[in-house]
Amino acid sequence: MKKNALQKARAAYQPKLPIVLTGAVKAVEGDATQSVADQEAIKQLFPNTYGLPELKFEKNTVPTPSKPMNVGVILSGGQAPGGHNVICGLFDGIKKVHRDSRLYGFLMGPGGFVDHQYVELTSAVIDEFRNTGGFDIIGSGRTKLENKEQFDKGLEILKELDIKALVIIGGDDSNTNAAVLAEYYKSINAGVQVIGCPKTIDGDLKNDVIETSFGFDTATKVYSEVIGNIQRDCNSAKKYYHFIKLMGRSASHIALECALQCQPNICIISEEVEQKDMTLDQVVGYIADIVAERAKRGMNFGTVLIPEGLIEFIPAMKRLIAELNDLLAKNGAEFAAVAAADQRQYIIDHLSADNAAVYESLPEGVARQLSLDRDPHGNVQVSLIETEKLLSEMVGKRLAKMKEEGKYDGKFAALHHFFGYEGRCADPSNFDADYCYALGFNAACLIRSGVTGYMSSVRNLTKPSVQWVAGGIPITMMMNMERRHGAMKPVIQKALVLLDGAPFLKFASKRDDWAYNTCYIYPGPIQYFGPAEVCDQPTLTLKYEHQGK
Ligand code: FBP
Repeated sequence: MKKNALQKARAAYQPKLPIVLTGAVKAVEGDATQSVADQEAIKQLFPNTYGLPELKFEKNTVPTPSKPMNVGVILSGGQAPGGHNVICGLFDGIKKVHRDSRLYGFLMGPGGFVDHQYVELTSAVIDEFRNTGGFDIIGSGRTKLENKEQFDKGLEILKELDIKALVIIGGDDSNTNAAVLAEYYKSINAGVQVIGCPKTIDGDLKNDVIETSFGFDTATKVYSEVIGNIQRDCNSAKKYYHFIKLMGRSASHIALECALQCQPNICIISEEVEQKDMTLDQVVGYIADIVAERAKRGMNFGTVLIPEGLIEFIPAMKRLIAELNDLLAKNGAEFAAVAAADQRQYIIDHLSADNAAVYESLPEGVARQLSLDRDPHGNVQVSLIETEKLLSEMVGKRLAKMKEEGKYDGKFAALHHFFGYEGRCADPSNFDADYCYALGFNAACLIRSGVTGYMSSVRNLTKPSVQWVAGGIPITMMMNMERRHGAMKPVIQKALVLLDGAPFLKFASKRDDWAYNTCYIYPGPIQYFGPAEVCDQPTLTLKYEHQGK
């Protein structure tokens, strides 16, 4: 692969490992653990892997005998910066244990494991991918690894390649599946350990013991750079409102972090909208009032951040979507036969009065999206809804009405952006490069200590990386029971934005000032080389969460 000067310099970057992982380690057991909720139910479902102790690695003065280990690795779900470094750290970790250790990568996600598609990751391959973004070293996929047939099929290839441990790099669902797989292999004495690694730009795989998922740091820095650039343009031309939708399927962590970084005029937090039981109209009113007040102060420009998952957090929209899903599942054929021009009315006539009123209030384009774009399970593909356009269109209408009533006298011209894929494969920041390498290297230590059903855990992340604490957390500890597809299932709890958490409180204490004045910050691009205060800073979310701890 041909590399430019930055890529060459970046390839040579040596991630900083926690000091504890730089020599021989021993695993020190903490107290036995229990799941965050529904202890009895989870215990019954995981008789072999429930209640295990937390592990912390400490330096070992006595070197332990070592033999080669064959390990398999899977990248699961959406891309996140740093995935390659997890694999590089894992590779270096198992090679450090024994130079004849081998690493196999399953291709295109869990599907490659089930279908026996794999590649051996040699040092020649690994060295091409050090400190790079993307998941292209082996590809990723969204096949769910959840049934016995898949587990048994996968076991065949593990046996064929003499693989004794499997590392699954994924989000909450993939790590839930890793725990189920670990339990199953343990129950049949398959002799295969399963270790998880916390990945997702969405930042919603975190809890008391996993401080952050990897990729969140880099992705939010990339988005913050471009939001900052837009804000500077906005403040120069002073004639547009920029409506910027930010990725994050469900939780609003990305939007919140970008707001803390950039200080936009408005940022909507889905979790707050839900908690306050706000209607779409109220969200529109909130934005329109700020636009009107800024106009009074002579500012007909601004920036509005919108989290991707907003629509599903608006209770009235949630109810509408649920009824639409049912209606179109039941009357799909009849609906398809209705002439396109009459479909809107058909839906209005078949919905309950409340939902019909909400549907009628939506702009045509969005209403059409809600009735047409469905996933293979028959559900609305919410991420395809152009919420940024929906909101700006509705705000425009509201302002026109306010103008008629003499409550607004300004100009409103909106531009739209969606930032998501731009950040998922960026070269990892130093934080993510170090964190991911440590997660992978630490996974090798967990394998060596013989455990299964654990997630690689690296903590103390607001401190310099050499002071990070490494160990393992039983995945069952993060679980509770939730209703999925009509049945109660054990799952890792998704972390939504906490409205009493320090990052949100900080934002809430500043947002009026940011709304009515112009306090933009222009964070600039990620820096890889230079002083630590420029290059090695964690997210503000992590900093605020750690303050006072
Ligand atoms: P993961 O949860 O698998 O990490 O993916 C997160 C995400 O990037 C979301 O932010 C986004 O909504 C979704 O993936 C997009 O999915 P796809 O890659 O299938 O388009």
